[in-house]
Amino acid sequence: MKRRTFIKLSAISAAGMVLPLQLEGYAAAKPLLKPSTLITPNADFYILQIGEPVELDAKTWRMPITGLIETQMTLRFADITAMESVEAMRTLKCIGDPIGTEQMSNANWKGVRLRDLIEKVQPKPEAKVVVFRCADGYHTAIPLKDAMHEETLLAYEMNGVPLPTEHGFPIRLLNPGHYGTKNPKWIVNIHLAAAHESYWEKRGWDPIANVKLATMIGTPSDGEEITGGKVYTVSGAAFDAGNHGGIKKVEVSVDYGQTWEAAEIWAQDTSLAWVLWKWDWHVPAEEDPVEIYARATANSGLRQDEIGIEVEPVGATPYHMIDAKIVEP
Ligand SMILES: Nc1nc2c(c(=O)[nH]1)N[C@H]1C(S)=C(S)[C@@H](COP(=O)(O)O)O[C@H]1N2
Ligand SMILES: [Mo]
Repeated sequence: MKRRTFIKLSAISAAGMVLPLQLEGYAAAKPLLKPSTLITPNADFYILQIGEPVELDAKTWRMPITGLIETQMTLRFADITAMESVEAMRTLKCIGDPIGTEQMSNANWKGVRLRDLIEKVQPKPEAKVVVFRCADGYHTAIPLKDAMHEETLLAYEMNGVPLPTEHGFPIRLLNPGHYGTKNPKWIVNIHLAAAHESYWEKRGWDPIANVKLATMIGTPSDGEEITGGKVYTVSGAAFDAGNHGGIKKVEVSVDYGQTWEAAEIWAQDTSLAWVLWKWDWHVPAEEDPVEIYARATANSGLRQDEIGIEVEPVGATPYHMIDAKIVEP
C-alpha cells in the first residue's frame, strides 16, 4: 500500500493494522548493517566535484596566501606538514544529496588548523571572507570568523594515508557544520577578500550551506524484498554536523508514521561525525508492501518532518522513506 493510498484509508486502518508477531527461536539471517562501519574506507568514500579529479605533485605544489593581508606568503607542502597537526573524525555530506542517498561518508583526517596560517598573514580589517581557489577551477569562500574556528582544518591525510587524489591531494579544507561545497579540494590559493561569490552560489545554491538535520536508511534499500516472520535489522546513519547540538535519537516507523520505534545508536564520535543506528524489526508473516520511515531528533529539540525542503537550494530536510515488500518465507 502506497503512503498516499494509506492516507485515504487511515480511518479504517486501526482495525486492520498488522501487529508485530511474537517470534520464538527464529533463525536470524540478519542483513548487514549499512553503513557497516563508523569510518568509511577510502575506497568507499563518496566522490564529487565539478570535473575530473586533478593530480597535483606535492614537490612542485605552491600555495600563495594573498589579498587583504599584511604579510604575503607562499607555502610549500613541507611547510604545512611541519606545522602542529590535529587529528579529527569528520563526516562530509553533499548539499545536492537527495534524501537518503549515499553522498555522505565519514573519515579520520589529519591536518593543520587554518587559523594558524591566517594568523601568520595578519588579515586587514576589511577582510571578511577567505576564498579558496582550486586546481580544477572550483572556488568557494567562507566567512573569516569560520576560518578562525579551531575546528576548521586543512587536511593532508585521510584514514592514515596521504589524501587520495580524488579527495583533494595535497590539501583540502574541512569546514565543520558545512556541506561539501564548503570543503574545497586541490587548494592552490588562499585569498582574503571583502566579499566573494562562489562557484555554486553563482548557480543558485546557498552561500551559507549549513548541514541540515538528516537521516538515511541504509537497510533495506528501495524495493528490497524482506522475508516475513523473521527479524530484519533496519539501519542507517544520521548527522547534523553539530548545527542542532548533535543527534539525540533516531526513530523508525513501519506503519506510515502512525507509531515510531526508537532505534539504537550503535556507533558515534563527536557531533561532527555521523551516528550509526539500527532497529530490529519483527517482520509480520503476511506478504505486503511496506514503507519504512526514519527520522532524527537533535539535542536542540528539532525533529525531522515528513514535509520539508526537497534539496535545492539549501539541502534536504524531510525524513527518509523507503518502499519495500514483505515476502513469504
Ligand atoms: N576543488 C573542488 N573541491 C570540491 C568540489 C569541487 O568540485 N572542486 N566539490 C565539493 C562538493 S560539492 C563536495 S560534496 C565535496 C565532496 O568531497 P569528496 O569528493 O572528498 O567526498 O567536495 C567539495 N570540494
Ligand atoms: Mo556536494
